[in-house]
Amino acid sequence: MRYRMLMVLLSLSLYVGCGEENISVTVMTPTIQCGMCQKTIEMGLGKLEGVGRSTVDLATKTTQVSFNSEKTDLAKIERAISDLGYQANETSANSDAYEALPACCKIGGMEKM
Ligand SMILES: [Cu+2]
Repeated sequence: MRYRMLMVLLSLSLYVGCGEENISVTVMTPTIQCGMCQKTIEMGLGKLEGVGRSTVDLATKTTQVSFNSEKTDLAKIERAISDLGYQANETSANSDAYEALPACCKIGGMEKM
């Protein structure tokens, strides 16, 4: 019983220790158009090492990303978003990836439908 308590305390302190390296940033993603863009970015970032949670806000066209600063950094995240076909802060979209996006996900795509 005592041992179990000790394990709980130990795992709690480990959890807090890891939390210190987690940073949350808001990335400007002004070219996102629809829910599909949202899924593309959230799923794409989810595959990146060191990235915890990412949430795309379509209304404000921003992407909130929490990541472990020891495993990745903002530049890598911006590049990953660019490689998915979207602008991230000052990093413009990878043009090949952008061209490969479905029509609704391109700039102005929603208005044309
Ligand atoms: Cu889209």
